[in-house]
Amino acid sequence: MKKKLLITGFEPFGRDTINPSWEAVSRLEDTIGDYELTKLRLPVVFGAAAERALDTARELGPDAILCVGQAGGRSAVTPEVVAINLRDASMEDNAGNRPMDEPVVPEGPAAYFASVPVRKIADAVRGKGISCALSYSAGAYVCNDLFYTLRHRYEGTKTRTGFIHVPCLPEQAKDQAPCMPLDTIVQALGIAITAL
Ligand code: PCA
Repeated sequence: MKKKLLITGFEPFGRDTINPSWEAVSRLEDTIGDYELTKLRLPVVFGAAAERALDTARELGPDAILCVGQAGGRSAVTPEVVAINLRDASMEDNAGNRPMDEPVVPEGPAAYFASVPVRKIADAVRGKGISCALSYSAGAYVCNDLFYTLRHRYEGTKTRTGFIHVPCLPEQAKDQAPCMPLDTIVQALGIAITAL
């Protein structure tokens, strides 16, 4: 029997009208390696993104949860090593919230490490010639909020949880800003899933 993977991407936010994370997640095959995928598009809203993911995970009972988000300015696919207990938004989210200096979970620990094998994922993606590097900060915006909340919920359980930031698409990147073609991002996520 296949294992269950919940994989999430985000809606567009800020000035963008497209988000490479959902564009890539929605194009993945429904079955990859040992996993049967359930794909979920999340709002870029503090708290609400994680609630939506938790609701789906409660029904699904996934073996692993992999969240994907856009990281403007990065040229590589970046598995995130750590989630921190901080909301510190440099811009409003899609509901107009701009929390600053707040915890994601009051009384929660300062940080959690990813519980998916980040080094193995990065090596596998790089091994196929795709630019990929570990990242030690998922920021303090909605992506980190989602990642921290899920790690907190699934700490001590068998459900492994990780987050991968992906570069912008060529059509989003102005003035030679870093970007990666959609097909390459889709391929990288497929490799990451087989390395879970
Ligand atoms: N990237 C943002 C939120 C949604 C997304 O795709 C982030 O890095 O927090």
